[in-house]
Amino acid sequence: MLLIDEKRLLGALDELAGIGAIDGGGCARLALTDEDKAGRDLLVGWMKAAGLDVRIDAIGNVIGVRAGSENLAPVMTGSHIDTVRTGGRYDGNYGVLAGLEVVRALNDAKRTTRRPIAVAFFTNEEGARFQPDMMGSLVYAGGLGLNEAYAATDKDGVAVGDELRRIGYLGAAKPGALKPHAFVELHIEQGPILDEEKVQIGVVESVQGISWTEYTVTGVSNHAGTTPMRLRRDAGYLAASVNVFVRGLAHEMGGNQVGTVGALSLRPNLINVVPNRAVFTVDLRNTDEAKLKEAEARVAAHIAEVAAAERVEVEAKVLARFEPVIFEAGLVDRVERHAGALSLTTQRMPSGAGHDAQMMQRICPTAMIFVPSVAGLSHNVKEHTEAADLLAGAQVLANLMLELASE
Ligand code: HGY
Ligand code: MN
Ligand code: MN
Ligand code: MN
Repeated sequence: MLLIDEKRLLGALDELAGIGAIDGGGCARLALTDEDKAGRDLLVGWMKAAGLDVRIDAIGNVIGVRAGSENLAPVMTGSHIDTVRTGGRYDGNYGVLAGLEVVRALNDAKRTTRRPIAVAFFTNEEGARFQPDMMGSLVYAGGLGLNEAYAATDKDGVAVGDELRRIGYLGAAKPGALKPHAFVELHIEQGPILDEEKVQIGVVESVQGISWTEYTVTGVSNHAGTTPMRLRRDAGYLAASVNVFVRGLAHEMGGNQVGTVGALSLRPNLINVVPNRAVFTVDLRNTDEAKLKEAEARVAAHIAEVAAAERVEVEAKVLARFEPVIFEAGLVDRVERHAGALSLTTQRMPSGAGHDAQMMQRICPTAMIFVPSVAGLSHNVKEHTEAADLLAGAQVLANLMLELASE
């Protein structure tokens, strides 16, 4: 069996977490910022030192390829190294570094696989600065054109294309030119299920659908003291009412339905002025597409009703919309088998979070391996996974990849 070097894997995680480090032990490397560039440069250096042929594509995806004895479609693994602003040290980073560890272990063992092995990190998985999320893997899978991706801007109007150029990661390789034989992504669960059930490996069968919308509400600023409630056209009131509505809707619908108003800004944002402008986001998710559509329709109806009563204008902008994705059943079975062969406990489950794997399933058989997140915390600096679980996940990945690379 190919032995994963736990100390080397944990050391790599610590070193990468030191880039963009923030108080509490997490890291903040928003996509295409200088911190992201520094993380990218570190990974590219490690990939080259491990003898990988490193390719950077036109959307900044980085793929390191280890030659096989035959020039066949590669077995690919990977994830992302961009983070949210309150990022932990494992979200995305763990999957990329475990893939690199598989390569390093193969080098130590002086083993050549039949198929090439590829380790990738994709641009802007998080969608925290530029939308849509999973941008790099979506372009790689042919779901988004390059020009549309380049034109996406952050809240300061800075564009993806310009940032890729600025940090030196607007590469020449054509996204998706390297079509994998199979893609396996190792990731922390980011939810509480495995930790609560005391299960070691999550066998991920699907990723739930995601609906991201940004609403811009225009009302009338007015004096907080003199304006009777009946005369108010309060943009902030609509935003607050949507937040409460989304929470109630999720409880009423039950199942996997979740809803979040994550970003909210008011103008003029002063204690004694009725807000004349509110910009907020709604994130709705469900494993069932019909239910997700129902949730979207009910939120839209609520907004229309309150906007009419409050006499405010509302403009909606869809930031991302992905239907639920089912992973390739045979590959999912193999994840379960390899975990079982290591006497690890397993549980089949959907993914609540979006992942690059949900895009890669469009172009090749894809599956995911989860390891537990302590207390289900993620997108939080306290995100943690025990070393034994990190090692177990990486060992399952290695064994599955070796099997795929021999076929
Ligand atoms: O939002 C998500 O689930 C992903 O982390 N971008
Ligand atoms: Mn992630
Ligand atoms: Mn994330
Ligand atoms: Mn994610």
